[in-house]
Amino acid sequence: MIKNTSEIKFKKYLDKWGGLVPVEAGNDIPFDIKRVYYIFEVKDGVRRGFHSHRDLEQALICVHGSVKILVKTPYEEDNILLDDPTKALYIGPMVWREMYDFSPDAVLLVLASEHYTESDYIRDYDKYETEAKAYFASEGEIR
Ligand code: T46
Repeated sequence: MIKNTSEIKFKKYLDKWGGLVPVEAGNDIPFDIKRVYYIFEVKDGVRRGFHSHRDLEQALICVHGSVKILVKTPYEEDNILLDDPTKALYIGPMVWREMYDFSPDAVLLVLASEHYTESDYIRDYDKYETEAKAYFASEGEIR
């Protein structure tokens, strides 16, 4: 995994009545959850994201269907397939992300460490690269 990203696996309870996955802030998620949102009904071929966050930490869980996530820093990149509701992709600060190849039935659930703050977004890639190089030179890896 690239810097400031990681995979989180959840325990699944599967019995004759179906499946259940508990997700607890602090225990399963390495931050306090202040916001939850979900992305769904994404049209074929649509690519979303194209930004980084300065401080926000998030965990992305594809609770139904599948989606791919490009995560990228100025130095490395990775493409992660989310197709399993027992798996989350943790994305920390200063990681560029793009979400693509949504299956028609995909529901991408996102747990976030902060309320929605537009000033935390960096949406211009050149600006991101400049800030990220300074960030990784001084802060390095947080997880
Ligand atoms: C991220 C990826 C994975 C709100 O009003 N409140 C919210 O909490 C969010 C997340 C969005 N919005 C509004 C802002 C826009 O008018 O919803 C609209 C769509 O948001 P955006 O274009 O930022 O969506 P994505 O899919 O590009 O990115 C989202 C998150 O914004 C972002 O933090 O990491 O999902």
